[in-house]
Amino acid sequence: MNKPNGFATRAIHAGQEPDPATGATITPIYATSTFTQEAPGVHKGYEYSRTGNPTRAALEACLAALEGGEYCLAFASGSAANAAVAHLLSPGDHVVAAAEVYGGTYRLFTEVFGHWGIGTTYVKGLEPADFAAALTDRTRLVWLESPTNPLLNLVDIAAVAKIAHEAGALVAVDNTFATPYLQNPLALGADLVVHSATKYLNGHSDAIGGAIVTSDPGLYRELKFLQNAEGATLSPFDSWLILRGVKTLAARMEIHQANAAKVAAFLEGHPAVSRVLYPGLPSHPGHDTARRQMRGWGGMVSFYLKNEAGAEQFFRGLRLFAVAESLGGVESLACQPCTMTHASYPETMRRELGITPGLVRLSVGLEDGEDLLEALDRALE
Ligand code: P1T
Repeated sequence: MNKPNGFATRAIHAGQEPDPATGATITPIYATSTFTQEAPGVHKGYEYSRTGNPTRAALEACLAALEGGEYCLAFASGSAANAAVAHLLSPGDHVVAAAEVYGGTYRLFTEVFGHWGIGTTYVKGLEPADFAAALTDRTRLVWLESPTNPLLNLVDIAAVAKIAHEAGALVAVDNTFATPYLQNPLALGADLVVHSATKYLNGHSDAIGGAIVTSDPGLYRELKFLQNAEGATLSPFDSWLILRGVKTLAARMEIHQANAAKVAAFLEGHPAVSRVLYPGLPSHPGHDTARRQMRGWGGMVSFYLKNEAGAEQFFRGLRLFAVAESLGGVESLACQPCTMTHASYPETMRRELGITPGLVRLSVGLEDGEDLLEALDRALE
């Protein structure tokens, strides 16, 4: 048997054969809503672009190959992908979720699916035993992020997946922060991997998209039905942009990580910083778990300002890092999670978790590392 291609090769070639119609080397943008049939039901595999589109299909095949999954479905946003997973559930079902997730994911489970009779228990400890304690006989889904947004804590995916499966629950892992370059949750036992493709997969902050990857044919059939029935599919143009971005994912992640490691080390030694959260630091509580289940530490760094009251001044004084939500683009971004990405969390929950005004989250980009350190140093003065 042939050895499977490496990650960078798959990113550039998987699902991206020369265009069968023209030989175009790069997957064309099939900007068409519909496909002409020879006779009703006699066609080349495509009928209507909500149901299937060749540009989207190329991206889906590529992402499946990168996650080591059989199937992928691309959605109009990461949130739309998350909603499709939640739509696998029925009223009365119960979800166990990591307490630290993207604020929009918390909002989706609490304020949207909560109203449809699906209760969610948020697990604060993130240890496998904490997840085990939250399971009930109605739990159908365990939802994880690792590293978490915004605190970059680690969850032992294999251990939690084992516990969840013993209780008959599905396991979905949002792999947005790690990317398939650094972590493959399906290989660790997850049933579903979800992505905000808006972030590292696209890498250029110019498209919104999402994806679900699975190797389970039954889940794929259900999700494919939901994708088509609900209609939040990724457009051909955005599919093309994200596929173009994915080609350089391996190369970009190496620079993201190298810069993030420099930033984390710099901040750890800075007198204006009380604590740095970066899985690559030996001081990080999830360092060993990250070493076991990831192939690197990622490009996100969070930290606490010693002077919480000086947060606004810090953000105003920050150069190079745009003060903006989102992450994973070539340009560096900084955000204050408590007022931005996690504003939809209740204040008490934010406090309990440590999502306080002094918490800063950085998406470390591909600029020259020295320039980033200088920008941070000046803002911390
Ligand atoms: O923005 P959208 O493509 O819908 O993806 C939602 C989403 C899902 N999962 C994770 C881990 C995320 O971080 C996000 C979006 N997050 C931000 C916009 C942010 O700044 O954290």
